[in-house]
Amino acid sequence: MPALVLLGAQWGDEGKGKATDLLGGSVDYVVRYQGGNNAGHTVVVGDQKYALHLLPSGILSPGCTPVIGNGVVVDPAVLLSELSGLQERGVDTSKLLLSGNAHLITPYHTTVDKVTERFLGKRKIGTTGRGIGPTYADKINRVGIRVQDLFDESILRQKVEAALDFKNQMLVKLYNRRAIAADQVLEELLGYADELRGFVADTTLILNDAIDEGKVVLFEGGQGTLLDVDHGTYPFVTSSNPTAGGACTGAGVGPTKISRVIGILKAYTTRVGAGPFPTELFDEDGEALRRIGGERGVTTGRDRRCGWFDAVIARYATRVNGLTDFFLTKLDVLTGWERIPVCVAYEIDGKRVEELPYNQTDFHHAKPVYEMLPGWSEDISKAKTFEELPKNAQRYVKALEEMSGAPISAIGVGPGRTETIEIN
Ligand code: 2SA
Ligand code: GDP
Ligand code: MG
Repeated sequence: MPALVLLGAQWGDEGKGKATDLLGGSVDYVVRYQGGNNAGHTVVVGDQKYALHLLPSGILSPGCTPVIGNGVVVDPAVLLSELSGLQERGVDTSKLLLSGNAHLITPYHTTVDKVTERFLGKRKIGTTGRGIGPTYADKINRVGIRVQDLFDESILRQKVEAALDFKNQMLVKLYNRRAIAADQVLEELLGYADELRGFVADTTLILNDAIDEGKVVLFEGGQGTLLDVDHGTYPFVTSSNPTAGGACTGAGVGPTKISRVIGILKAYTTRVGAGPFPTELFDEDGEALRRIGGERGVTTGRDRRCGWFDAVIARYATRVNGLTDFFLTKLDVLTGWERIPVCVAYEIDGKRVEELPYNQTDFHHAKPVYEMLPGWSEDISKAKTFEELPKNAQRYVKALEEMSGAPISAIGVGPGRTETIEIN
C-alpha cells in the first residue's frame, strides 16, 4: 500500500487525529496537505493527551516522518510553539519536513479574518479566527508569502509591501482600522527564519521518491468533506480542499499513487461554526451527545453543534472522495439510548431526496427523514472484536455501513489508542 488518504467524512472532528495515530506505527510518512492551525486533532496515548493543530498526528509515532505539505497554510509562531510544547513533553520533532512552497499566515491575515467576521455580523461564517481564509485568498490572488521567502530578505520585503498595499487601504478606508507597517511584519517574519530553515525541504520530491521505494505515505486531512471549499456547504466552509483530491494538489502526488482513501465517520454528527445542519438537535439529546462525547472545539473551545447520524452526508462523502472504507468513531457515546434515530434521506419541499442536493437553498430546507434503530445499554469500551459488541450495536454498525456506501474497517469505542475494533 504505497499511499493512502485519511480524511473527515462529515464536518470535521470525527476523530482523525486518533485514527492517524493508530496507523502511525505502520506508516513511514504522515503528511498534512491542507488547512492550518484551524485544525484541532486530539490524540490520547496512555494517560497523555495531545492536542495538535498544525503538526501531523504522525509526529507522535517514533518511526514516522511528519510532513507539512505545500497546500498547508503555516503560522510560523504557532508552528514553533507547537514544536517546543512537544519537545518539552519528550517528543522527538527533529524529523519534521516543511514544504518551502507552503504559504505563511502573518499577523495581518489573522487581523483581516477577525475584522471580516465582525463586519459580516449575522452572516458570519464562525471561523476559528486563525487567518486561514485571508491567507488562502492571498495565495489565489498571487500576493501570498511562502515559507521559502523567509530566506531572501529583499524578496520578502517586496512581497510583504505588495500584500499590505491593498490590505491597508481596506483596513483604513473600509474598516476604520490602523494601517499595518511593513517593517514590523518583516522584522517578525525574519525572526522565524533561522529556526525554520532546518525543516524546509522539497517535500514533493521526497514523498514521490518514498512512494516509488515502496514506503507507506499517509495523507492526513484537517476539517472535513462538508467544509471543503468546493464540495462543502459553501459559503459555510473552510478555504481549502480537505477532500481526497486535495491530497494530490496539497502534496504534489498524483492520484495514481493513492490506493486507499479512508473516511473517518462519527457515529453521530457534529459541526462547529455557522451553516446548515439538517440533523442538528436543540433538545436534551443534543446536550447529552455534547456532554458524553466531549464535543468542544479543540482550537477555539467553542461548543460543537450535535445531531444524529446523517447517511445522506456519508454517501456524499463516499462519492466525492472515492472512499474505499470508513473508520466509524465514537460508537461508545451512543450507549444508553433506547432507540437511535438515523437520517436516511431528506424531505425537501414535500419530496423525498436520497442524495445531497447541490442547490444551497434546497439544502437549507432539507428536513431529515429518520429511521429508528434499537439501542444498547452495555458498556462497549472494552470490546476488542465486532462479535463482542452487543447485538444492537452490531446492527447499528451494519445499518450505517449499508447506508453509507463503503465498508467499515474499524470502530472506535473510546478515545484511547487501543480502544478500537479492527475488522478485517
Ligand atoms: P476557518 O477558520 O476559516 O477554517 O473556519 C471556516 C469554517 O471551518 C470550520 N472549521 C472547523 N470545524 C471543525 N473543527 C475544526 N477544528 C477545531 C476543532 C475547531 C475549533 O478541532 O475542534 O476549535 O473551533 C475546524 N476548523 C475550521 C469553522 O468552524 C468554520 O465553520
Ligand atoms: P479530529 O479533528 O477529527 O482529529 O477530531 P478531534 O480531536 O477534534 O475530536 C475528536 C474527539 O473524539 C477527541 O477528543 C478524541 O479523543 C475523541 N475520540 C476519537 N475517537 C473516539 C472514540 O471512538 N470514542 C470516544 N469516546 N472518543 C473518541
Ligand atoms: Mg478537530
